[in-house]
Amino acid sequence: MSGAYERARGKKPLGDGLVPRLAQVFKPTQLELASGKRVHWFVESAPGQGDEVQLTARDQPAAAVEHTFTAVGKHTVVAREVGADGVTLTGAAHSFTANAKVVRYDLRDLSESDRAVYFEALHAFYVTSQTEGEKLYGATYKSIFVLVKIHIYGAADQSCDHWHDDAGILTHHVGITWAFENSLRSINPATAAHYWDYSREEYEGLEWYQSPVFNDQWFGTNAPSNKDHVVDTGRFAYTPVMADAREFSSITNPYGLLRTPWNTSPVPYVMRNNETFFHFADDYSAFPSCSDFATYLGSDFATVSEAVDGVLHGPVHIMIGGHWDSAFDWKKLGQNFMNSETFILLSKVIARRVCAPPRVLLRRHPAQRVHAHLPGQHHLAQRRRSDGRLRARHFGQSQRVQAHAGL
Ligand SMILES: [Cu+2]
Repeated sequence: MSGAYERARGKKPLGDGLVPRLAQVFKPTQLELASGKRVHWFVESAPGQGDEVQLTARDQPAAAVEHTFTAVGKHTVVAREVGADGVTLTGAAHSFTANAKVVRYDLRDLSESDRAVYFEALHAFYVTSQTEGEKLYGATYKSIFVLVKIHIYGAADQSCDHWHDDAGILTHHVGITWAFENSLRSINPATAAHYWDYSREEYEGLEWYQSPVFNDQWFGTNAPSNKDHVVDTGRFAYTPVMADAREFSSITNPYGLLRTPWNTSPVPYVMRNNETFFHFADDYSAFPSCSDFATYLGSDFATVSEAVDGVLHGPVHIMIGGHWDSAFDWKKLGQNFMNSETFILLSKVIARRVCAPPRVLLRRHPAQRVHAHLPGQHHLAQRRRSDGRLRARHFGQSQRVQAHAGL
């Protein structure tokens, strides 16, 4: 069994053979016998169906046929030998199981057309609401806002971050990626949650900023030039962040945007920057590499979890998410009293334990200052305005926190 991608790689099997006879759904798979015999081919119409749909014409046995599996699961395939007339079945049969699965590739390994299908579905996912999406694509559809809310509930829970900084990272992110993939496939079943293997830039001798992912037709620039660093060019220009989200989500940022509370930007679009506290790429010179990953092969689960939480993916967030509008270089300051690994989590620690951002801010435009109060010491008084919105009235002895994080 082989698909076009495997044949292009010298028939190296999908998944390096870990799943025997793996076929990619919604892509033609070539079926052939090692003996090269011309046979009649039969497949189950759907997993567990027990029927046999004949793929070859009655009098045209074939050494190879193409079949496209359209359902995930195990399909029985039968090749029946024929007599000299090409019609009469001799009774000799070869049967095997094809494992049809959704297959993810590095974006660079996709054909132009498969990459276009992926990005078109991804863009639709980013701009289609839950209500509209269910109408268009069915009940499996989950909008980006629904998935972002799930992620925020896990990550920004007041007690702790259940999704990051510990063993929860693997299970939660595998789960939400699967929900995301099902949503994408409700838009177009021929696509998948394809990925960016960011260790390949260094392996291929590219500077990190030369990665093709920053192409406008892919994910776009890592440094939008406008002052708010809103992604304003390419396919994802002005991708919205949900505004007025307080009814939709019990956790929002102080401006009611569907962001973590410690991301205090009022700008309702996806933003990105390659500077963190004035440092280009936070002083990293490359994304985590193959050798970084190899360091952890064979380590215990606790060590792997910590690495996956931190050094193996964190730099990518920081390098192209960025952190700006800071009054001063916190990083320089931080280096004096703590190591940089701890410093990375500082905004989350501050927001939970020291200096929570206010629940409500009224300003609709990029803030010069964000005031925060100290839990337990200062109370954020609120009163209702005539339009019914809660209004922050008093910030106590507020701290000045001037930072917008793209994270
Ligand atoms: Cu996450």
